[in-house]
Amino acid sequence: PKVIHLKDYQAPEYLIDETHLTFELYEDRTLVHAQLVMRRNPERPAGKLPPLDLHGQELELLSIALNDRELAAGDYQLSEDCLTLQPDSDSFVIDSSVVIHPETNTALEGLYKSGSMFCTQCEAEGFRKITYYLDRPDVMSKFTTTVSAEQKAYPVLLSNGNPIASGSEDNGRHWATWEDPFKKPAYLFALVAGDLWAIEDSFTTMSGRDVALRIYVEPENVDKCQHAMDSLKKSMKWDEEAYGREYDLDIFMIVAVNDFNMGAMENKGLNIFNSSAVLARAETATDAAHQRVEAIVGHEYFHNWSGNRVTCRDWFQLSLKEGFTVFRDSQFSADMNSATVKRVEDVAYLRTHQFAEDAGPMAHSVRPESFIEISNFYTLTVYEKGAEVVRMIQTLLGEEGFRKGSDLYFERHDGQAVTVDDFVKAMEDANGADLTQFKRWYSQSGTPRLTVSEQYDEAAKTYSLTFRQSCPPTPGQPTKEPFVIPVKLGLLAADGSDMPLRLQGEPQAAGTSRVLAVTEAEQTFTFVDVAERPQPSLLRGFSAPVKLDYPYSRDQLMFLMQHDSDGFNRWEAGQQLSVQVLQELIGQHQRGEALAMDERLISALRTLLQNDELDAAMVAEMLSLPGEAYLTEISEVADIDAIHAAREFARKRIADALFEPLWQRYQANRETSRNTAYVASAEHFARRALQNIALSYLMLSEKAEVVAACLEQFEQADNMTERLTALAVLVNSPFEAERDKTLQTFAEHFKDNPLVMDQWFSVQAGNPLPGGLERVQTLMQHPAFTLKNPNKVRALIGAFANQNLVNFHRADGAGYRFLADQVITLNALNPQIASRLLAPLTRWRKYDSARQALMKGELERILASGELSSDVYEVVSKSLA
Ligand code: BAL
Ligand code: ZN
Repeated sequence: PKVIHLKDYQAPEYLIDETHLTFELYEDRTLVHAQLVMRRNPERPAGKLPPLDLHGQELELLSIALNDRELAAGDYQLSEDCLTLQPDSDSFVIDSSVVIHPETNTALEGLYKSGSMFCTQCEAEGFRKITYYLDRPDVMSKFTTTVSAEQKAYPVLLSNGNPIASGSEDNGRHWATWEDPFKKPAYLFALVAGDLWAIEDSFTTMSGRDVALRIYVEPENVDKCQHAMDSLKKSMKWDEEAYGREYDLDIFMIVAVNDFNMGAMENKGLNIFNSSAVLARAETATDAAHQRVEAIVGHEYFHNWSGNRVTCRDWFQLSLKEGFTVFRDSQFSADMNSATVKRVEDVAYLRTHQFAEDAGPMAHSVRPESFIEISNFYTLTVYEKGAEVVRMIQTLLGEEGFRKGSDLYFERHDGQAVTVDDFVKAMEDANGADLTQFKRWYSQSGTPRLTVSEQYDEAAKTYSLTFRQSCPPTPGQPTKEPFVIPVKLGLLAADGSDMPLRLQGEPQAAGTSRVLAVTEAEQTFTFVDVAERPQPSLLRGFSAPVKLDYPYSRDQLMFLMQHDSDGFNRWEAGQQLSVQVLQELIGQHQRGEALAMDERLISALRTLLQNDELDAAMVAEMLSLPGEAYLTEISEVADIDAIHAAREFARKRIADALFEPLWQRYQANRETSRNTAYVASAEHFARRALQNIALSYLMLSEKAEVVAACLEQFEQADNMTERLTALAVLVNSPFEAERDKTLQTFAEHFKDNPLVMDQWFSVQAGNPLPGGLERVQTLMQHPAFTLKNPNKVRALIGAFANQNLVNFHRADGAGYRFLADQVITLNALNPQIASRLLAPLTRWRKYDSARQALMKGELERILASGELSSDVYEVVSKSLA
């Protein structure tokens, strides 16, 4: 397979000013006619007309004409992914007709069928499976699209932009024409045809224009759209207020589809969503699912500016739109809910999963240098680390400076396909800043380590912090230059208050929390007028995506947990305390010693539970021990069995020692839940989160009154958040009869709701009790399971391999063999999903030599299994390199 390099980028030889598409949808084929109004790109060198290479894959060509002249076979060349012809003038029109087969398209890329509905997914390179085209994001065109289909089966016919005409034919078919007035690349094209119902609303924009809002779903789901609609209206308002961005078309549509590779897609005016990212109501979706819907609706809506109006020049620039838009959606979620909780969740996710990617064989920079298959680069690095990079720009420039930069970026580049450099340049120009060195965050991969040491001079009242940064080698990058690392910090006095911060050379103190930019490999900052030896609170709010190394004692961490004025760092102190305690237990387990836990962790958690003033959501977060995947990530060699044993031991100790306060908190919150109708808002999320984590600890006591309470919650709760937690804790418990009964009752009740059944699969896939693999294999035979639906694959196989670490990593390698078998099957069905599912096997270097050999053996077996998609080939071959 061919490797594509950023350094080889060239602007297109030809442009497409207008694209006129006609789709005739039938059950056994679809006819696509495309008329492309083209011209030579004036920015390319003049002279002899170069050949025109149109992308196309899996297309059956019926005819092709140049300026109305039908071309004969000898007039053009066809290969597996390209049609080449020779234009004879600077401006010309190409007409092509092709046949495609959405009805057998299981890759879910291009035009395909999800159930009875036709839909599309074109990003990144799916449009070439629809028609011959310049399928690259720097070719932007105005589209008109006519769709025709049988009226009864497909009463709703949608595409991008505004509807301009429609009609019926005598033969039971009908048609509709849509016109999108905004130029766009082909990856933003969308088409939907189906028997759909819509909920409708409207939004009046800041300039007073009315926009019709519609969410289309299959009829049985029409009662699950209100939360998404509310989220959409909040997003539209938020983007006006936070970024000055107004919506531009007269209509905005979302369509929910069941079979979808990603979460959702920002097609212009016609977002297509995985139904899991749209449908939410109390009875069927958890609080987390409600928050995910709000975040994804926001994310896709925000793309209308950061992605659509201003798009990417090439796919190496993917983070230009994705990193920025994830940052925007994180700000939105922070504003709609608890900002600290949102930050805690994002950082925990980043450190567990993106840091692991950075340390693995697929490590790449936020702007990658090369790829074989672009679908493999929709990664945590491009998205989540990309968002951290944008966040750091905001931290360095300040909120106002950042807004000036984003205003300039949107104004300067509206209607263009641009680069990460253009984004940074707008930030620089609007602020008179120099971000040259900062841009290494876009080009260097790997997670930097920041080691900090301190020195207090009691006589001089000075306090110095010395920062040393380094970054481990990553594939293709053996050495790294220093990054610009914004370190937000404060210094705490013995009474817990923040001390004023005055750096040497400054006339006066400037605040009590400030940002230092560490730019050198080693750099010292000295504070003056420091009346007493302070406790440093470093990297407040996780101001940079680095591994911080500072030798905090457990007593210092307990002090910061109680006193730090930065909410994020209070949580972080608790996490680091837990990490230290758990690592001690892991060591004891490995040495075959009896486990004995540092009781200071218990007393810190007791203090938290006793304080009714604290935000319940933060108490819940602080009660959550670092996950097994995070403990794996921070291990030199991950000993899964020891990690699991240590963590379970700690959970049981906490549960025993804090039974009374947990039981009290549980009962009080459950009582409130019983007496309050479900509300999807931060305050209620917080209460239920605390109630549920309390229940998960309490069940470890195996006391009869707790089991009874759990069953009561399962049976009586009016919402999925409480019901699913009750089910999960029963599934993970030794109470077999109760477990089997609740699982059965749940499946009976929700058998017709695929999204709820996904949760039922996941709860069982994550159960760490012995026999996990066999349970998953049995569940694959369940009538609700199918490998053809990505949500099902993620819910069962993905949850098993990523969350059930003790079972997946069983010593005999059966978990690895199972995953490899699924990857081989899925490679032929859906390469994108196959490639994603592989990720746990690529991390083989983390484990002991016996497991390494088993995991590598499975990767080699996949490589030798036959014809591999470029998606799977790239990940497997890089993992074995
Ligand atoms: N553009 C692909 C889906 C998303 O990130 O919104
Ligand atoms: Zn996105």
